[in-house]
Amino acid sequence: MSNKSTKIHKSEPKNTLLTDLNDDLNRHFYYTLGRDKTEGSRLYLYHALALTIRDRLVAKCRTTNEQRAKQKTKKAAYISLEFLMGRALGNAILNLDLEQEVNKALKQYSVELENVSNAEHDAGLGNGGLGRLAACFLDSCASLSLPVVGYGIRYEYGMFNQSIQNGYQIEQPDNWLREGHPWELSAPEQSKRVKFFGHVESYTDKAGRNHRVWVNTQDVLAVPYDVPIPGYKNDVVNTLRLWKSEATDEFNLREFNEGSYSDAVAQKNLAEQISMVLYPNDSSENGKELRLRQQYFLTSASLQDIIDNWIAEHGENFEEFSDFNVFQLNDTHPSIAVAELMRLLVDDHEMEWDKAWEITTSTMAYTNHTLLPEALERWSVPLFERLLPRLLEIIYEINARFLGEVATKWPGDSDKQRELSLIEEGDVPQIRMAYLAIVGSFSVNGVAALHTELLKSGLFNTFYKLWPEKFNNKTNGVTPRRWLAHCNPNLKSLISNYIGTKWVSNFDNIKSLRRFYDDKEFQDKWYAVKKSNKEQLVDLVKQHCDVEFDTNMLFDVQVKRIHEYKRQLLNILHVIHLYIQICKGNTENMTPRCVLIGGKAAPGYHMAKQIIKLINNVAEVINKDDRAKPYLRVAFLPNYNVTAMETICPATDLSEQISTAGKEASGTGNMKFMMNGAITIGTLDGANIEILESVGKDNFFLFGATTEEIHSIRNNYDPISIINNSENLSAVFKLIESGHFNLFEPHIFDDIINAVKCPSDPWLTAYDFDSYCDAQSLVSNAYQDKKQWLRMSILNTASSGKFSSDRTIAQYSDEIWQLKSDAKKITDKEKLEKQHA
Ligand code: HTE
Repeated sequence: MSNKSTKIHKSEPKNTLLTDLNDDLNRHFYYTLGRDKTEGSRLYLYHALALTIRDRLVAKCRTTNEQRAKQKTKKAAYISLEFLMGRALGNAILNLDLEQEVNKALKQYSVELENVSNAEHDAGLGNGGLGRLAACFLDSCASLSLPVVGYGIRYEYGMFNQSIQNGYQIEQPDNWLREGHPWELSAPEQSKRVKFFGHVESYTDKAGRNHRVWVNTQDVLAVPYDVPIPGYKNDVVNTLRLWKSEATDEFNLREFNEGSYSDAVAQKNLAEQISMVLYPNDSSENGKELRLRQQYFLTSASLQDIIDNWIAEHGENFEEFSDFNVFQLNDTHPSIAVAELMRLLVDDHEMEWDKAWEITTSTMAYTNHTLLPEALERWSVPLFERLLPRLLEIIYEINARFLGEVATKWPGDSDKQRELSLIEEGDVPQIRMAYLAIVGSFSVNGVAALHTELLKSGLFNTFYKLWPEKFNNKTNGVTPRRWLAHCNPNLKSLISNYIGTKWVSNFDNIKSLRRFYDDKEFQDKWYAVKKSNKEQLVDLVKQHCDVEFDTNMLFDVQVKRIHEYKRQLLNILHVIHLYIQICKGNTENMTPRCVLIGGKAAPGYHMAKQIIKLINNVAEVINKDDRAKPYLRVAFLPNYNVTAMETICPATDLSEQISTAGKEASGTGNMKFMMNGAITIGTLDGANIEILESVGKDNFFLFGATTEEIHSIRNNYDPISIINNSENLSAVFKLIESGHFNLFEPHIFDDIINAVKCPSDPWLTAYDFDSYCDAQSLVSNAYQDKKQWLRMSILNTASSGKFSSDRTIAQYSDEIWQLKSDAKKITDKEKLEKQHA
């Protein structure tokens, strides 16, 4: 699995030794796992099937690595604290095109593939969009035959499991490895040592060169676990390398020899803590020391791995290193890479500073994922000094040289020095990690057109003036394999029956669906697929929420992390508005709706947790009111995750993308819904803007203040008078304030009420309410014209071509990484050979 070029020994098994899939499945079931038919539980079958498929992945991974070693290709490393992979089995079967064989093999066990698949636990090593994007990117890199390795942390505990008790979120640990993780292969012989603590000494060598040495460190071992990433029907298998932290042997021995056995064991715990748990906050930092340790642990181990591979092939000659390596930093979380690569080159490989800096700044590329100030990472200098003393020195040196450049550009301007310094002054000075990432990278990108423009004109404006050429946009995308072909098999078949199957690997082709948007027969089939997908979601909601949804009603869905800027609150205020109309008997012409909301709140985010409670209480009141039943049903789905989305997005009619303009960098759920034929109700925010451009304003429900308007509204925002002037909003507030949704729990929603009424409410919920309700009544009207709705739905799928992560990754590859895909290289080579012939 390693990407090291290993020579193949004559006696090594050839791929041809993999026999019939059926035989392999039985062998793994009866021998590897030692089971017999009476123990044909779906868990053992899942494991046997996963091992069977892993064998095939390992074989393809080996040939992928052999070919690349021969061709000497440039490689990219995608370094990320999060990879939200979800389940692997169904995706691997799709990408390896094994569905028929697998179904045949499972017959003898009398189980359905779906049943076996359900035994797999999600790999929830991420919070939300940022982590899922990394997972979609890996699928696209492999499918485009690009040599890209993912580097992350093998957390023992991924994203917590959420349950709801009395309407409140309860968090439970996600012990996802308990039943084993059959996809991974460990490579302990390739472990790396990562240093912490200690201090720095200096000495001068015989040649008069000064050296800094980081000594007396407490080292932690990083042990790699490799997960195979199959490309779609192209025989390529890439690698995701996840590091687990372990205590070093001598670490324990030293303590043990001093007679303090329990201290030794305690130290072991300290080392193993590093990869123990994923921090569950999305779009906000928490500043814990352990988090910084995770960041350095991942970064140092990954860079060492790449350098070790380089040296194995090229020796200590780094002349061409940047021609063959590029690093993509997924937000600032791994941005210590800038200083760590300098340390490895200057201290460990004795390179001159300037040469090392040239290599660093031509290999590092940084992606920013948010403008929210609370997510901008800063680490205190004293913490850094204690934990990573040598890295602090290097950051100071980078800063000194950088501020020299600033002084040349803006002579005598000490404000500019303070503004741009990597170190923020104050009681406790802080290191600005985004600035470190920008200074150390040759590329800085945002994740949607609007977001990148806001980075250039706002947050990073002065850096943009300094280095305009570094800044570029890469609008996000999602993989059409998982998010259409795998999760919506009926729509996959329907589409393929009309336009062929090429769209799965070349998603641009989806636009040929446009031809059929008005075709009655196609529409009827489209409708039937949506209906049967809705039945699946009805079952899920019944099982997990005990609420009855009805497939004849409009399915209105908002699933994503709970955050004030995403405005789940605006959604529930609209639900209350509908409920009031029902109570008043204004139901003539009302379109019946099922509203589904799901998402996790960070455990320390009070407001987000209050919003969950409000949603649940509102749902409870509405669902048990018989007057509402024909028109409105509301459910909060607990434990929203990747696997849940695979049932949700194929069944959704209306996709809620209602963030305050300028706050959602991109969004990616919006793209999954669109691909599956949902219509968006949304603000001009993030990638919504590009979705609107692609599908046209007649097929999108637009509302709300624009980013520019928001700036001027804020100056004299008066939500109380907005509420008083809006008949609908004041009725909604009256009902909430009357305690109608919390009769036995007085005042629990006061914080929410006050937040909306506060003139400094950053999310402008009251401001957008009427506009949102207007858009929602357009939705209701449109849904009643079934034919029209079907046209819009088909056009959404047909216009979603741009939002394939294949397009995004092709742009990263061409415009940032400058990789050549293996496939391209082969055709280039063929061309050359033809020319020579
Ligand atoms: C954006 C979302 C975007 C997604 O990245 C997000 N950024 C974070 N989480 C996201 O989902 C983020 C998490 C922790 C720290 C900093 C940012 O909010 C992928 O689609 O709009 O680019």
